Formats: sequence, structure tokens, C-alpha cells
Amino acid sequence: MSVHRGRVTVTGEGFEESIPSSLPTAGGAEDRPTVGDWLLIDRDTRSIVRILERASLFKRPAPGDERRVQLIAANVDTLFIVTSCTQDFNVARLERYLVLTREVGVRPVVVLTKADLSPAPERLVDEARALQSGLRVELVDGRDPASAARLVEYCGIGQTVAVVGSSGVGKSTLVKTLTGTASIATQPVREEDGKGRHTTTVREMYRLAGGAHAGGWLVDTPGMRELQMSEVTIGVTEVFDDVTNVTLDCRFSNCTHSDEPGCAIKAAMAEGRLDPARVERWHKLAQEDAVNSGAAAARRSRSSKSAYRRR
Ligand SMILES: Nc1nc2c(ncn2[C@@H]2O[C@H](COP(=O)(O)OP(=O)(O)OP(=O)(O)O)[C@@H](O)[C@H]2O)c(=O)[nH]1
Ligand SMILES: [Mg+2]
Ligand SMILES: [Zn+2]
Repeated sequence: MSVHRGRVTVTGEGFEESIPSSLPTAGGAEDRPTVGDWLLIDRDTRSIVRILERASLFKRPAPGDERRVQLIAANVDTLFIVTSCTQDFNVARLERYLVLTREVGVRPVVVLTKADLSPAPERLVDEARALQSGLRVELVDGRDPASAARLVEYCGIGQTVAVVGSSGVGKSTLVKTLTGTASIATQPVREEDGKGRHTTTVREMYRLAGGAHAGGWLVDTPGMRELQMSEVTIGVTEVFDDVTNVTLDCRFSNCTHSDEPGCAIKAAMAEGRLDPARVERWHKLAQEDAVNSGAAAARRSRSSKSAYRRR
């Protein structure tokens, strides 16, 4: 249900408590329990025996140390990518989250909050919808139950929805409204720059409020300052398929799309078939992914070598 330093809060038939998060076999970051995991727990010792196989796992390079991995949530069916109709809205940031959902293989829904604070929120809805064909984009006032109710259709029985985005966009406000949990803390954004105050500090899962939708789950998460790309090559290729399809027509298979003759990307931009700004964003993400994925592979090979030496 939630992860704290060295401990996890778990719930099961007839109990809900905090237990140590350690497992009998030590392993890498991905072998630790995270929110949304199903665990096998020894009733007598209250210790974790093992983590059941995950249907999906959201992770990212740990902020400040991209050689480490931070788990966001497991067994998620839908990701609410939350941004506000105010200062936070940013196409490049949305693309990063979309890459992550493609890579993990869960359904993305872009949720635009603070519709009430924007004079023309429909323009932002159109901008977000243009990012991916068929992308669901919902506009809400997260404080208003009638407005947030449109999101309930994504959280049916047995469905888990994780809510992610920058600090202050209203993630906890949504979870609070949808679950009716009065105790969830929220806090006004800073007046100077509209940024949030990192109010939520732990990932935590909540039950949806009763009625027809009881049985659905929402995971509230701390606001992310940055979302680095690592090991998301498939996600980048798919989210930017308009660009990556064109690269197939470049004369050289290792074309860097800068000065090579026969570059299809340059031709497409010149003819107005590709937006140079989108190509630029694709290039940046693809390169960042290549650098970070290389570092992750090196880390794994180092740790398997040292495990071998210990034996
Ligand atoms: N006007 C308006 N205010 C909103 C809306 N949604 C959230 N807020 C306000 O925005 C502020 C920040 O909301 P939070 O829910 O704490 O934001 P958060 O995304 O959980 O932030 P962190 O926990 O720091 O990541 C609060 O003052 C909310 O009342 C909305 O749709 N309209
Ligand atoms: Mg919060
Ligand atoms: Zn090219």
C-alpha cells in the first residue's frame, strides 16, 4: 500500500500493518517491493517471503544518480499523466511520460487539472491530443467531485491507476476527491512561480470510494522534478513513430540527420511534413535514452562480475 524507508505498509485478508521491506534473498532495486505489488507474507513472522510476478512495472533512473533505479509502482493498468492548465503544461514533458507508458505497456490518460483557472483550456486539450493518435485527454477541476467523476470510468473493479506528474499539479487533490479520503494532504502552489511544494513524500495506494466503482485502486505519488529516459528505446520509437518511420528512408542506416546526403528527416522538415521542434525533442530523448541505457547495462555487467568473484 505504501513504501517507507526500510518498511512497507501491507494489507491483506484480516490485516493491515507496517512490516520490514526486506526479502530473504537480496537482489537489485527491482527485487524490492513497491506500491501495487502482490506479496506472499509469512503470517507468523510477518516477513515477506516473495514478490509475485508483476504484470507491469514503472521505474525510472533515480533522480540525482541515474545509475540507480527507482521503482514507481507495480501492476498498474492505467497511468494518469497529470498536468495543469496553468504553468506546468509542457508538451516535451508529456512526451516523456508517454514514452514511459508505451515502454511499460499500460494505457495513458492525460489529465489536465485546474480547468477553472484557464481562460482557454480547450486549446491545451487539442495540443495534448495531437501527441498520439487516440490519446485520451480529460479536462477537470480536481477539487470538484462532479468534474472529477469523468475519471472514474478508468478505475473499474480490480483496476489500478497510478497518478503521476510534477509537484503542485493536483495529483493528491484528485485522489482525495475520487476516494473521499479527507486525510490526504494537499498544499497551495508557490505564488512566485506556480510550482508545488512537494507535499506528498511517499507513494501510497487508496481504495476508490464506494458505489458502483468500489474495488478500483488509485496510487498517489510524490511530484517528479525530472523524468530521465533510460531503457525506453521501444517507447521512444513508438511515441515518435511519425519521426522514426521517416528515418527508415534516410540513405544511410546510421544517419545522424545532421549533414548526410539523402537524409529523409531533413527533407521532410523542409517540405513541412515534420515539425522541426518535434524532431528536436525526439532527438534529445533518443540520445538521453542511449546514454542512460549504456550506463545501466554497464552497471549490470559490473554487479554480475562482482557477484561472480564473491562465489
Ligand atoms: N483551482 C484549482 N485548484 C486545484 C485544482 N487541483 C488542485 N488544485 C490546488 O492545487 C494545489 C496543489 O494540489 P496538490 O493536490 O497538493 O498537488 P500535488 O500534485 O499532489 O503536489 P505534490 O504532492 O507536491 O506532488 C492545492 O492548493 C489544490 O487545492 C483544480 O483543478 N483547480
Ligand atoms: Mg501530492
Ligand atoms: Zn537522416
